[in-house]
Amino acid sequence: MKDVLVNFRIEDTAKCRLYGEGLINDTYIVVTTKGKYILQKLNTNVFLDPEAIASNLELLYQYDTNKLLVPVIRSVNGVIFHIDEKGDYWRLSLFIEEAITFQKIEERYQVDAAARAFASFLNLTALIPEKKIKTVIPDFHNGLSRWNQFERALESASIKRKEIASDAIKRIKNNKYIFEEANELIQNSPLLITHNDTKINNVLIDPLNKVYKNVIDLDTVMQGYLMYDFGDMVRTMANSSNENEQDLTKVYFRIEVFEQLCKGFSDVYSKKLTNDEKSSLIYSGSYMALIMGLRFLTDYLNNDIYYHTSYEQENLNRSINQLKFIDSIFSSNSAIKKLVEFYF
Ligand code: ADP
Ligand code: GN1
Ligand code: MG
Repeated sequence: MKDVLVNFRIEDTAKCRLYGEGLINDTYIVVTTKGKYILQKLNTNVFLDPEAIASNLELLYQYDTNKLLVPVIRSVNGVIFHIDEKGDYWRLSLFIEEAITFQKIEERYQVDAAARAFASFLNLTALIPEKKIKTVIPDFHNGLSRWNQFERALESASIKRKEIASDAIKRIKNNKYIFEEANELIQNSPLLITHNDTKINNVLIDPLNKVYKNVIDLDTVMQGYLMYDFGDMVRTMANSSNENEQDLTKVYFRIEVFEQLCKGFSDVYSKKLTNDEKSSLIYSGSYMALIMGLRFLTDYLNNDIYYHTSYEQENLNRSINQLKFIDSIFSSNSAIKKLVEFYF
């Protein structure tokens, strides 16, 4: 790691340790006599085209006049990623001291702060010409394409894993209609540049002043629809627990958090929504929970090759957690509809 840090002009007495709860990249905190930093090794099994990410990041920083993003520290060659001799991609940014990430919403101000942060992010990307942004992972939130990946995983999965997951497989199949219902609304909505990973732990919040500080985890920024970003906020904020919770009695949809999210987001988001875009928000929470439930289950069937896991059935349990959340949204559908009508 010291060899890597030299390329960012970081002293060789620096101390590093693993940090955070991200599921994709390897994140380390680096402590030196001059300050703290976040060092990340990009997961190149997931991100096959790191140069596309670098190009998107350059654009984002160029347009970030309000300092919504965490300052990046360039390598001695003046670029964002340092490539080591093994071909691994590393980047360094400042460690933000006065703000933290939450794994779930515990207090009202956190929803408000996160909703405002991601709305500000979309206001920023609205200024970027859409053609300049590169596609990092094609069909990332495309339900039908994720469905095909799931069916391929079903064909190659071990009998044992298929048997253990049989109930989840059945329940996922029963929810496929959510994709079918949302599909037309999505197709008729304007294509934006979206964050695509607006989960609660991808925003740094200042707990003292109760406001957001920065939006982080920009690797998946690319073309997308408003419902993707709004939906992942619903999925991770309106859930009374987080996606790793195994006690399902603790996993349910919270309408009061949903309302706070609508309020905070609509206060800041500056674009007027089209009718279809507005309707798509009604389904967005279930849609994104189904996408994640499906992706976690697919990864379980594929023997956990994509997400970080810490025990054998973690991906299956994450999928079951998302299924429980979808069931719990169902009974609030008419309240959700009214709130979307009111705030947007
Ligand atoms: P991943 O793609 O693996 O989710 P993230 O970029 O989200 O990686 O980083 C993982 C975690 O590290 C975040 O959830 C956050 O807690 C912490 N983190 C990331 N960047 C910073 C930063 N600049 N300052 C403080 N904490 C950070
Ligand atoms: C991954 O990187 P992280 O942990 O913020 C994933 C998201 C999922 C999320 C589920 C590139 O996000 O799509 O929503 O896990 N990122 C990628 O927690 O696949
Ligand atoms: Mg993250």
